Amino acid sequence: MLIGIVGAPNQGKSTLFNALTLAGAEVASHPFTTIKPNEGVAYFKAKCPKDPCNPRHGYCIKGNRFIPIKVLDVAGLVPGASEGKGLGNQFMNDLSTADAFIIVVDASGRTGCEGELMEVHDPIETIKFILEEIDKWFSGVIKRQWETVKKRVDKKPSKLLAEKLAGLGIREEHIKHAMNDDINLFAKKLRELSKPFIIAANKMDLNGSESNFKRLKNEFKNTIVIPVSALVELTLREAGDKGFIEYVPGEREFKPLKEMSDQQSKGLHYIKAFLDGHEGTGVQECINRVVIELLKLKVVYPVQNDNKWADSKGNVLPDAYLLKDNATALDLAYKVHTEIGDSFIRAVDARTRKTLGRDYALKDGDVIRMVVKG
Ligand SMILES: Nc1nc2c(ncn2[C@@H]2O[C@H](COP(=O)(O)OP(=O)(O)OP(=O)(O)O)[C@@H](O)[C@H]2O)c(=O)[nH]1
Ligand SMILES: [Mg+2]
Repeated sequence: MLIGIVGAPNQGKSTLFNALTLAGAEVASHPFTTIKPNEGVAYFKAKCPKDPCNPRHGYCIKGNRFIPIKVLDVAGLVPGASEGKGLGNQFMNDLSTADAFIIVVDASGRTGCEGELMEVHDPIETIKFILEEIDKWFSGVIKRQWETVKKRVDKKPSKLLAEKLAGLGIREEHIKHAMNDDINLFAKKLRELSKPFIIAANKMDLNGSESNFKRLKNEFKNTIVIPVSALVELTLREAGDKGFIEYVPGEREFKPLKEMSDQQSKGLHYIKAFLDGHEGTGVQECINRVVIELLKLKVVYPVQNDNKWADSKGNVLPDAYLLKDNATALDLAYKVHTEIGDSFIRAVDARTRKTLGRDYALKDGDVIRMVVKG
């Protein structure tokens, strides 16, 4: 699974990426800072079924299990990118394998569609052009493939359909005409299905962002719009990483641990004021809502010992897998290892000790032991 971070230049994509991964991607207050994509690991936050535990990947703090998921930060997209403007849409191919997008926009209205600094700009306009450019990229790819598919069938598909629909007075030119319009609609539908997105209304720590956030929510009613301050989250995560504060990503509070300089204290004061007025920085919420609401994944913990919920070495809940909504016990077995899948006999629910068949539909938070041949 891969989450793509998309948007116009200078909106805070790399800052969000750094806040999620602490990977140190380059950030600057001018457009096109990012050219090559940055790939890193973010974490989905789940309630851990057993505290303490010993994760092999990710980590667990205070009963919060952080499960890895890949994220990709790419170059900024400008209007006309599909015709080659800015860095063109070459880099969009980097996003081909993404399963969902986080579209980042400067909700304070201080950044224009090309990443230029402005006094007043409407972020709704930015989101609209981003979606248009993504759709143009998609229909470009689909049209090219459609041409090759057409060449492969013995008879032109439009001719074939015209013959079948002749009874309705439909001629081949009607079909060609409709197809031309429809391929754009078809591409749009495919984009909606294969690249669902949320909007990260970023820079919420700046004046003016609150009203734009409300407008964004109102304009994109069927889309999840999250108020975010990537900069506040990055500062908290870095301060936490250096041991200055105790901070659990996604929480509204942090605890100072060390003496700090005046400047550091001032910075934390600014952050506290922001957190007091918000539900958190919104950064963790972006990942969690993409995972749950767009990708519809659930967390399952395979174990070898259903008494201790541990592996053979006594590590408690060593693995956590993010699996598709319809995943079965057998799917989990194959995910753990092909051999386990091939030799799967049955599974056991470690909570209830009930035997589960291969087709058992896994539930979020399940702790499962698999029984295999041999
Ligand atoms: N106040 C505030 N500034 C932010 C926030 N997020 C990012 N910035 C600033 O916005 C500027 C652009 O940030 P980047 O993360 O480089 O933006 P980008 O979208 O990756 O830009 P490109 O790579 O050029 O497309 C930097 O000066 C950041 O410090 C935020 O939440 N609040
Ligand atoms: Mg960047």
